Amino acid sequence: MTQTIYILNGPNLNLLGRRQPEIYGRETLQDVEATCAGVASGLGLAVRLMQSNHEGQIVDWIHEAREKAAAVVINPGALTHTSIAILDALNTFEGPVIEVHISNIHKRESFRHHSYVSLRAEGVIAGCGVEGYALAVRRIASLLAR
Ligand code: DHK
Repeated sequence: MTQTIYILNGPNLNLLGRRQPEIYGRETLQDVEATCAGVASGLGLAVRLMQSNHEGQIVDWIHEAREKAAAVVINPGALTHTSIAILDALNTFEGPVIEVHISNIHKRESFRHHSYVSLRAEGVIAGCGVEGYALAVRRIASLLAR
């Protein structure tokens, strides 16, 4: 059976493409989904991309991933910097986790420099624009192949 990667996105990323394009670019989450689906299918994998502005919904999707996904790519948005609940949920997930940030969070305000999710993630991609999602899918494929 084809393995699925859950690509989870947090608050405000529904506005990707329209929100502060000088920071986050002009591509939408739909564009990201199409690109990642193409990359994943070339690697024999499938993706499911989801977005919520609500922390608990993201926790619920991570719990669902325990049963339905082989790996998680996550951009928690601002919850990166605040959410112990998302970290705890990811710690219940056994497969690989890659954290993605569209912008380079280390080049921005100091409150963006710390990530709770990084305590769990196998890898972190930041500052590569939306290309970071496709890079994460490629990395997941090599981790799953091990
Ligand atoms: C997205 C957000 O919404 C911010 O709150 C983070 C992240 C950075 C990104 O670069 O994708 O601080």
